[in-house]
Amino acid sequence: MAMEGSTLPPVAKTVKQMAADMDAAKAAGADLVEIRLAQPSAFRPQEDLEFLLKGRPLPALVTYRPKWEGGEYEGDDNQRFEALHTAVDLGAEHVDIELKVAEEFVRLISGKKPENFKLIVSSHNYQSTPSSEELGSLAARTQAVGADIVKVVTTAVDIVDVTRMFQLIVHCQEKQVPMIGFVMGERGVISQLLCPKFGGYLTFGALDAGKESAPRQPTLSDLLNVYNIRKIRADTKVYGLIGKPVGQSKRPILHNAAFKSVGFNAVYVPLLVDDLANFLSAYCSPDFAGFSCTLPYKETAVTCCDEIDPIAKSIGAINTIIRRPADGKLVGYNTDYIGAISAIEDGIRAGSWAKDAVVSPLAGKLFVVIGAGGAGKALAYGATEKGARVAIANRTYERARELANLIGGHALTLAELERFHPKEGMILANTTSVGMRPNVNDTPVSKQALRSYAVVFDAVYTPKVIRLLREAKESGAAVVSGVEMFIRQAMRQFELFTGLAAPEGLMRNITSSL
Ligand code: SKM
Repeated sequence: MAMEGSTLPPVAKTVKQMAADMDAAKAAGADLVEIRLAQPSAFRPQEDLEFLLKGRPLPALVTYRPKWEGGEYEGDDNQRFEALHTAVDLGAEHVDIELKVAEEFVRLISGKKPENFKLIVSSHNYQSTPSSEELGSLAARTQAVGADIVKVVTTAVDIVDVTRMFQLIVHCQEKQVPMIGFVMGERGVISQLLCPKFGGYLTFGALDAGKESAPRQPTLSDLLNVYNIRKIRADTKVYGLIGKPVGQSKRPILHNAAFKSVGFNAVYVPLLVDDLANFLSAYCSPDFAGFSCTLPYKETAVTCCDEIDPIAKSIGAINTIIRRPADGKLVGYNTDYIGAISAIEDGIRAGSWAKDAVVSPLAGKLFVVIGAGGAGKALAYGATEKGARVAIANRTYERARELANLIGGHALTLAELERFHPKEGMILANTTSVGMRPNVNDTPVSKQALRSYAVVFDAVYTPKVIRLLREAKESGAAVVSGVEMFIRQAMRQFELFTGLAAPEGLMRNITSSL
C-alpha cells in the first residue's frame, strides 16, 4: 500500500513539510510514500530530492506528473527526466513515468537501473474506462515498453466500469506482470478498496482528507481502520451498500468493525449504483456475497432478486440481498420493518404511559407515515400488522393512495397532512430523506402540525438530531430517532450476511461514536 499525497506542490508546501508528511504517513501505517514533485520554480531537483530521499522513512515512489497527463509540471521533459533520473541515482525504489514518453526515459536510464529499482509506466484516462480489449492492449504496450510495473488509471462513469479493471488486474497477475490499476471517481472507489483481493501491486491512500492526489481517493486511515485492508485476501467476501447517494452512510464503518470483531473474512464497501439490474448482472460472482440496499432502490430491488422473503414480498420493498451460497441465487429480505417497528414500540414503552409488554403499543393507534417508498412501505405494513390504523402522506398523492389501498389505510396529500388531526395520541413516522445531511434545515411537516402527535419517529440518522425530531420534542411529543432503527436493521442484516449473532454492544458503541 502506498501513501500518496504526502508531497503536495512545493509552492504550497516546503520540502520540510513534505518530509514531515512522510513521517506522518509511516506513523499512520503506510508501506510506501509517494514523493510527488510539482513545479521546478520552487523545487531544486538535486538538493531537494537528496534531502527527501536520504531521510525517507519508507521506500519511496517518485512521480513528476506533467500537465498533459493531469499533473502540474509545465516545463520541458528534459528537465523532468533529469529530476527523475536523479531520483533513480539517489536510490528511490520506484519512479513513475507516463507511457507516452516512457520509451525515451527507459533509454535514458538503460544499463543504470539499480537492482531493487522498479519502473512504473503509467497512463491516465480522466474521462472514462475503455473496453476490456483496449485495456488489455494498453497493458501489453505498457509492459512492452519496459515497465517493471504496469499502471493503468481510468475514470468510472458507472460502477460497472470497475469490473473491467478488476479483470485486467487478475489477467496481469496470471501472467505474473505486477500491476497497479484503479478507477477514479466515487463510482470507482471500490477499485482502491478491493486492491488486495484482485492482486493489485499497491493502492493509494491520502494522508488526510483534502490531500488526495486523485478524485475520490480514500484516506490512508480509512483504508487501514475502516476497510481493514491488510486483512483483505483473494478469498475475502465482498458486501456493500447499494444506493444513490451512499457517501452519507455509516454502514461501512459499522459492518466492517462488526465483521472484524467476529473474525468474519469479509469487507463492506460503498457501491454508488446508477442502474441496479446492470450492477447485479455485472457483479454476479460469488465474491460479491450480499448487499444492503438503500434509496432509491428498495422497491426496484424486489424485481431483481430470484426469491423474496414472504414478509418482504408483502411489503413490496427490500433492503438486504443475499447471494445464496448453494446456488448463487439472489434472495431479498426487509430488515427495515423489524428495525423501525421494534424501535418505535420500545421508544413508546420506555414512556411511563405504555408499559404493557404483551400488546403492541401501536395497537389501536393512528399511525401516520410520510413517504410511500421502500421504507414507507415497511413502516406502513409493520404498523398495520401491529394493529394500528395507518395513514400515508406523500408528495405524489397517487403513490400514497396505492400504498393505502394495499394495506387498507388512508391516503393524504402533504397539504392535508398539515391539518390532519382526527384524534389524540397519533404517531408520526417520516420515511423520506427530507432533512438528511446536507439539507439539515429541511423538514417534512411544520412545527405547528407536530402538536397533534404524541410520538414522532424519523428514519433519517444523519444528522442524529434532525430538525423534525428537535421540533417534535419542543412541541411536547416523545421522539424516536432513526439511529435506533439503523442499529436494529443493521444487526439483522449482519445476521443474514454472516449467519452469526450480531455483536450488539460493539455496534451500539460504534454508532454512538459516529
Ligand atoms: O435500509 C437501510 C439500508 O439497508 C442501509 C442504510 C444506510 O446505510 O444508510 C439505510 C437504510 O435505508
